[in-house]
Amino acid sequence: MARLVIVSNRVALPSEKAGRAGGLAVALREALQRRGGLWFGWSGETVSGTPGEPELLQSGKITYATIDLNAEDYHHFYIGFANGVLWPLFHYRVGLSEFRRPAFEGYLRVNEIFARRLAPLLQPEDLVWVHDYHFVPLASELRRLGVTNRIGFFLHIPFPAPEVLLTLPVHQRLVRDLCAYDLVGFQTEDDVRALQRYIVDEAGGTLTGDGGAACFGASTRIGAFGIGIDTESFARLAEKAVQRPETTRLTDSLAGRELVIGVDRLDYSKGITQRLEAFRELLSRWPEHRSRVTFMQIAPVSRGEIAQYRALRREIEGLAGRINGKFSEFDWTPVRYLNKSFSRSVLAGFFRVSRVALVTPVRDGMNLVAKEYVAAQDPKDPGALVLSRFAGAARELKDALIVNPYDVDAVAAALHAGLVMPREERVQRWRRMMEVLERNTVGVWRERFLGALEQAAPG
Ligand code: ADQ
Repeated sequence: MARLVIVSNRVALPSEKAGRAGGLAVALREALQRRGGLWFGWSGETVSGTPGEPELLQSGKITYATIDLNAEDYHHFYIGFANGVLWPLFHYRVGLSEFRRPAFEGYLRVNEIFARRLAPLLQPEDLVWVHDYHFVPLASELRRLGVTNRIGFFLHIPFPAPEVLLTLPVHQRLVRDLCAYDLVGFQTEDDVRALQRYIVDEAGGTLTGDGGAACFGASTRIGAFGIGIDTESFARLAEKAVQRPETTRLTDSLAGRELVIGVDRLDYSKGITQRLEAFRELLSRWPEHRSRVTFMQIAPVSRGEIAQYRALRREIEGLAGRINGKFSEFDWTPVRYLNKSFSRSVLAGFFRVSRVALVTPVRDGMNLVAKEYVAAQDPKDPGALVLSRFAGAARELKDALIVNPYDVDAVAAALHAGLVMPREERVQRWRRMMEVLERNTVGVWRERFLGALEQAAPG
């Protein structure tokens, strides 16, 4: 079996607390441990001058290699281009995407540095698996340095339709760089079609059937590999978490009321504002839920260095405050809004005791919270999932209450339906969703991607 090399912006070092490492990190680590391998990424440190050699750390059969980055490069790369341009654009928020040449040049420079530092660590047969929108140009840079290994790319976020992608001044360069990979993996078939459409209509490339594509003088394969979770272990975690003191404290604090839960990074792609509006609409239209339902939105601050995220935070704070001001009683606060993150097992317990989960992103590659919520339920008395049609997860979890997150009235109605849904229907819907999650776990996802990469023609 070929050695595996993973490249991602952040590396889950072995020192990371066991309860904090997500299912994805655990699944990648398992593959590295089995095959032997290297996990390469940013150290989390910036320096003022030129950064030095990668820092290496050996743990079992895994080498972790992390590099520092120059502070200015990192700013252009991470804040300026990856999260200031690609993230909003790929989530269809064209108006939030602020393209500037220096940021793009910083993005290319960091990719070039990554390639130069990684190339000497590669062995001829290694399979290289690059993760996410931070590293679209990495394969091109590696090829320039003479690397002929098989290189695969997985995009965790959506890939936009050509009409949206064309607003990016450097769209052609970006797609050319994608085509330098031997395999490009997306979350859904929609994403696959979006790239295929660009290749044919914009780049004059050809599709060779069976997922093959020829574009910009290179040939690549494109496929959908929807990411999963470790369903069984999350279900076990949730079952045990019922006993946790945090879960007991939460249920005690509800005093018999139903709990509706939302869990997201504080990000404009997650539709938190519209979701709060839907909850306000529920209380207005169905007053019987007043004093009987509590909505808990957990949203740790993320990318707080970016102005748009700070503005979003203020907007959500205002909205949550206004709803509480309007509807609170002396013994009931409708919205609990927490800028905190919790360990996986605490979250699992919170999911299990929630009657409804509101997972209503305005656009999301997959959304693992939706899957974790389902896996965490009590099979005999499961909760209902309200899920945005714009999350990749909606392609798989067809038995959720699927909504358009922009339709506040419809989300409120779905929330009402979830709250009053008879147990029998909840059980039926849950079973069908759970079957999907048991089939497509994070382990299955990983092996499907690696299998396809092994089959792909190298170089
Ligand atoms: P994210 O945008 O971060 O991921 P998501 O898939 O929902 O979105 O969450 C990833 C993980 O973070 C989940 O395991 C979740 O439990 C955890 N998490 C989220 N909010 C949390 C909180 N408040 N406290 C503690 N943990 C929290 C990107 C893409 C997604 C895609 C994933 C994986 O944007 O579309 O599903 O990658 O490919």
